[in-house]
Amino acid sequence: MDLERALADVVGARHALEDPELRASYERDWTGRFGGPARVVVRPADTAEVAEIVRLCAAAGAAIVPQGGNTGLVGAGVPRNGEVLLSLARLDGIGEVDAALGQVTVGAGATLAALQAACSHAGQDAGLDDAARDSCTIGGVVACDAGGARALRHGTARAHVVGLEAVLADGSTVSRLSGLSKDNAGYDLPQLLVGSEGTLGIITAVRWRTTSALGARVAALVPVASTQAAAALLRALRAEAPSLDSCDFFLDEGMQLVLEQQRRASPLSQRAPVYVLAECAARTDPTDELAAALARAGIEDALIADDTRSREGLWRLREGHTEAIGHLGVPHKLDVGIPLAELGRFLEQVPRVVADAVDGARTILFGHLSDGNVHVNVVGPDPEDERADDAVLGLALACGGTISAEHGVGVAKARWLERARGADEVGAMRAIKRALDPAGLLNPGAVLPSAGWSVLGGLGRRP
Ligand code: 2HG
Ligand code: ZN
Repeated sequence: MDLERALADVVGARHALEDPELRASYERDWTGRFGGPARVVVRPADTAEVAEIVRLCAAAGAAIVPQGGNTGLVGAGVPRNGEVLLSLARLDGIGEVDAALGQVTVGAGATLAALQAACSHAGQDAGLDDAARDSCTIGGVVACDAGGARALRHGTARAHVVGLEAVLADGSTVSRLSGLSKDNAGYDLPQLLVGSEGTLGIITAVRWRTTSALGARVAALVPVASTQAAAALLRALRAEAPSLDSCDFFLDEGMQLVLEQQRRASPLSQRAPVYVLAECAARTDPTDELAAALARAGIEDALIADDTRSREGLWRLREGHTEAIGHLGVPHKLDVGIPLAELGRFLEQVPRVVADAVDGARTILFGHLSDGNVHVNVVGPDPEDERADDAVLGLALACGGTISAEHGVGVAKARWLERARGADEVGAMRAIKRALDPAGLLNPGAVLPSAGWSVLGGLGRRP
């Protein structure tokens, strides 16, 4: 029996998609930059079906790309070259939130928004948020160790993983969902899988750590004169406002683009080179604490939003960047992390190094100030032209930063991994990969570059 038939027998014909039209939405990523044909798209219902699919693929020597909500931005969740695309979307159950323990078991295919709603219903908070919340799924969030705006206070996805369940490359299942917060018997395989982007195992469920919900929130949009001033403001807020929950930034160019796309007027009376969006959360109203911290930082002009509607309105200015930029063309997304002390230099130099690398390229900058996490978006260069990517990643490393802060390495940055981590560390990573996936069937070409592949492989073509 051929593999496609055998897979359809496992998941049912309705969930084994061979028709190119039905496969299409699984085969291209959100940016439009990455993707290629899948051999077949399979949509298992549970962990047992995932394990059976992996066993069949392993026996046939067929590569597998796992996919969650397909909101990843580095090409890690889309097929490149005729792999089996394994969608986790149907594993979307959410167990009861244990508010006393602060934990919940979540299926890999549950969206972040669904987890947030379940937590909030139980007086808890998922502790993680990002703009793709309605589509991104917990399996993907954990597989790329997503961060988002609230990592400042609550850590990245890694900090929320008490345990997980995953199917390994030979079809065996590792299950650590008991929720014991102290359990150090043996190697911590769940944490090894966090951020492994589907290359070491397929995450099917996560035991997620929640936090107590803090009902009182206030946000401030602060126009400042420079990125140096923004960094100084962050320092002041961290020192003076213990309730600080997130602190993002964007520049005037992005602000104007978003305002135009969203057909709205700026809520501020004046334009500024840089805008800081800070939010505080506490049990009791943190408005006075935030206002006092801003005053001590010498800020005279800030827009305070103390109700949900106006707070969300401010966040739409920041979160609307991704979509607004998407309207300009296929973006090159370089999600980098820069030490705070170098942030000013990086932000000042990056548009110039991009323009020097590619004539006419346009650079839009925004991100999570609190983590030095800059989302460098470049529009103009062809999708397969990597000169701007190289210029940005090179500058990030020269500033002592990282090539990937929260989106992952994927196929987009795999060939930069050794420059970022060094040969010894990448050698150790390869040894782990060989031990867990000796035939290289799980997400080949993502994170660790396969010999002879470049980002063009991510576009479904051999270089
Ligand atoms: C965000 O912070 C996401 O909104 C997406 O990480 C960033 O579009 C991007 O570059
Ligand atoms: Zn982000």
